[in-house]
Formats: sequence, structure tokens, C-alpha cells
Amino acid sequence: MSLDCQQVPVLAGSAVLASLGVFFLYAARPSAYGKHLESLAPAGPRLPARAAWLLQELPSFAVSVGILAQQPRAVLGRPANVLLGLFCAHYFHRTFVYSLFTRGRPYPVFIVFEAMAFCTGNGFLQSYSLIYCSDYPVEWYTDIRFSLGVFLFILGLGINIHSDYILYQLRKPGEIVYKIPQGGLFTYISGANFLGEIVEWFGFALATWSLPALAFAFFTLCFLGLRAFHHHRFYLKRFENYPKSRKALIPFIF
Ligand code: NDX
Repeated sequence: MSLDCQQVPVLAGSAVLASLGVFFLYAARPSAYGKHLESLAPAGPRLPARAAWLLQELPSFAVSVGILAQQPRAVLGRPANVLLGLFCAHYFHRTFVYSLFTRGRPYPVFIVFEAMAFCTGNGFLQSYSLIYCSDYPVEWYTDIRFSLGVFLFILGLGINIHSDYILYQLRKPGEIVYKIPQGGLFTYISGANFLGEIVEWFGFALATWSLPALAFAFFTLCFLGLRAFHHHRFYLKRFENYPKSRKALIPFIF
């Protein structure tokens, strides 16, 4: 544990993150964007989806890269920096690649502001706790938690990107209609991209063995698990021919 580490804010931030997840489950309503926009937020200013995703995700990337860039070159290979590098890589993709390609419908401005606040806080919490509060031995690279965690992180990232690509291909440029996703994990579940993201962040929590990372994985499970459930319900209502064997989030189970 580094002497500069302030434990109380790290614990408080983790508790807030986990509580936000519980709050979403308790409220049992998905956030009002995408498929659930019209039913939950019928009016209000909107931004094109590409600009909205770029703006709202950018703070996670900027904060983590900013903190990583301050590290002396000589210690860039230490486990904490490599793990923070994984976080940066995810948000590089989400900020600059996903947002460039999305064909989502216009996005509520108030959600962009809330998400920017969330991404700033979470980006800082994860980066600060890794860089200033963790003390991994060099042997961490051969620890089973690191290997399995990084494996799950990469597997989840792959599933997430592949599934988002399937969704992206359902629409022609300018279209905002909904179609039945086919292929990949969508054969079994409606929330294939969400399952990928959940696996990814639990992998990160395992590889970092840190409380803030576990709190973020738990938040992701609650937020996206709920969203998968509502997406599934949306599909069953909208499409009479929706595959009956398809589940919401966990193949063959739920
Ligand atoms: N962004 C994570 N409020 C969120 C934004 C909203 O990255 O606390 C959480 C994230 C934020 C949220 C974020 C944090 C909590 C906030 C919330 C707002 C309020 C909330 C701040 C930061 C909050 C207070 C403080 C008040 C309590 O038109 P469209 O958009 O539906 O089109 C979609 C299209 N598509 C289809 N096209 C044709 N046919 C179909 N059948 C289609 N189905 C979908 O595909 C989209 O263009 C695209 C993907 O849509 P969808 O709905 O499957 O995914 P989406 O939810 O948009 O997420 C996109 C990706 C995905 O990979 C997902 O895993 C990841 O982002 N994500 C998303 C949300 C959070 C998150 C990851 C995480 O928690 N790790």
C-alpha cells in the first residue's frame, strides 16, 4: 500500500458505485436512451449518437491516460500500470472507435451530462486506486488471478465488440429501425454485447484484485443486466417471430 493512498475516498467511491447498481435494480427501469427513449423520456434536447458517445465516454479515457502518462518511464512495466493500460484500451475503443461507428438514434443531452460525471468519477477512482493504492509484487504476472482475469477481460471485450458490430450492421446509414439481431451470442441471448461487457469487467476485477474494480463490475452487472432484461421484453413485444428459445442475458438460463 502506498503512503499517498487515501483509503477513505476509495472506499466511499466504491460504495457509491455499488449502491448506484443496487439503485438501478431497485428502480427496475432502464436508462432512458436507445430503445427505451420514447417510453421514458419523450421530450427534451438531443445530440447525434456519435457525438453523445464520444463526449460521455471521453472523461474515462482522458483521466486514466492522464494518470498513466504521469508515471515515470522506468516503472511503466509494473503490474498496476499494465492493468491501467487495459482500462485505457477499453475506453480508447469505446470513445474513439465505437462512437465513430454507432448508428444509434439521437441521444438525450441530460444523459450525456450524467454519463460524463459518472465516467469522470469512475475513471479517476479506478486509476487512482490502481496507481496510488495497490502494491503488486512482480510475481503478480504469474498469479492465476492475473492470468485468468486478463483472459476473461479479453474474451469479454471480444464478445462485446463482435456483438456491437452485429447490431451496427442491422441498420443502413440514417436508419433508426429495430430488427432481430442474428449470429454470434445473439443466437442464445438478447443482450450479447452486455454479457461481453460484464465478463470483461469481472475479468478486470479478478486481474486487479481491487475493490473499486469489483464495485464497477457489480455496477455493470446491475445496469446492463437490467437493460438486457428490458431489451428482451421489448423484442418479445415487438416481434411475433422472435426466437422463443432465446434468453435475456445468460444462455439457456435467464
Ligand atoms: N455508458 C455505461 N443516473 C452509459 C451511459 C448512460 O458506457 O447514474 C454506463 C456506459 C449512463 C451510464 C453509462 C452510467 C449511469 C448513468 C447513465 C445515465 C444515467 C445514469 C450516468 C455511463 C445515472 C443517476 C446519477 C441520475 C442515477 O437507436 P439505438 O441507440 O437503440 O441503437 C442501438 C443499436 N441497436 C439496434 N439497432 C438495430 N436493431 C436492433 N435490434 C438494435 N438493438 C440495438 O445498437 C445502439 O446504436 C447500439 C447498441 O445499443 P444497446 O442498447 O444494445 O447498447 P447501449 O446501452 O447503447 O450500450 C452501447 C455499448 C455496449 O457495448 C454496452 O456494453 C456499453 O456501451 N455500455 C453501456 C452502458 C454502460 C456500460 C457499458 C457499463 O456499465 N460498463
